[in-house]
Amino acid sequence: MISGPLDHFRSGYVAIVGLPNVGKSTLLNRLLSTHLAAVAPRPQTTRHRILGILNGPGFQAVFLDTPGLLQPKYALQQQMKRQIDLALKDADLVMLVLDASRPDPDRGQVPPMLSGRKVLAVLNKVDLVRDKSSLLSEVDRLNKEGAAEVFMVSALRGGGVEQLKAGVAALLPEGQAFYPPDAVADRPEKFFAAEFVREAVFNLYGEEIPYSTAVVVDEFKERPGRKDYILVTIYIERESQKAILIGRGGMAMKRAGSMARRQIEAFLGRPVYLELRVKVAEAWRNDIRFIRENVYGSDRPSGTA
Ligand SMILES: Nc1nc2c(ncn2[C@@H]2O[C@H](COP(=O)(O)OP(=O)(O)OP(=O)(O)O)[C@@H](O)[C@H]2O)c(=O)[nH]1
Ligand SMILES: [Mg+2]
Repeated sequence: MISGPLDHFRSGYVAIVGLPNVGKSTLLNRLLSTHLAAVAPRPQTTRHRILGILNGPGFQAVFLDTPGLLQPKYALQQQMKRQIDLALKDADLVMLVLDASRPDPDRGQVPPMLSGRKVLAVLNKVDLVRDKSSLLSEVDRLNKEGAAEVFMVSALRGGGVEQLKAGVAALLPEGQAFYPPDAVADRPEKFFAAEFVREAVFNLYGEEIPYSTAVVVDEFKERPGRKDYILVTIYIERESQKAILIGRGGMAMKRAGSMARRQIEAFLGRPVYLELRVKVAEAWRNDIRFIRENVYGSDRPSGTA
């Protein structure tokens, strides 16, 4: 374990990768002590690489949360995979997150795609594991596979996260900060507003609805003396999903709207007026043009945003 001040300033990009639902976004939020990335109990919540900056004593770590690793089956998933590739391209260090609470024969293994990379392995969700000694063989295996360090954490509760930060800092290359010390993220407020609406949908609806949902902010107006006005379109893939999304008497939509509004307000630190509307974009998950324009529309063509 490395502790104490670092000799030289260190800085670098850290890609957070791992299977869907292992707690990557929860960990990003915990590392930054901010609710930046959408979190949900279901897999494939994250669709973008989401940059979050941690400034610590003598270091700046620029984390890139990514979608879960999977074999793409449709155009949206192909683009999600691309986000992982782009994050890895920029990364000085890879934080491989594994779910310590789930029996998985491959869990203790570093994926071949990460060979040759500096990998820091994180066994997450240890709060769910009664017998922590049962994890030691995996720690061993990860070390043998070439992980530079292995940490056990609970992203949800915070256990082990301070040690993890120190571990990250020590593995970063020497160098100047990339961002000013007060920066936390690099995306516009509009992006996070859309993500919090999607997060509400992922948390409140079942079955196919979350996966058929794309969220676009059509208007984001600051109004002097009044609440900000945010107009959002929620796209779904079929007419029949519209009724489910809206719910009887609009109740389901109302619930999603107030959940999203509370998150947006907490993030912005000011009250907003959030208006939601629903539109059908037939089978958009396989429509690359729709995906480029509406899901990744705010992404820069290259770079780290
Ligand atoms: N008990 C427990 N649950 C956790 C922990 N970390 C994350 N979770 C839960 O695991 C679920 C998935 O968390 P996410 O952070 O969305 O996982 P992810 O890896 O970003 O998932 P994708 O974006 O879908 O790939 C959520 O219900 C979290 O609350 C943890 O340390 N302990
Ligand atoms: Mg995620």
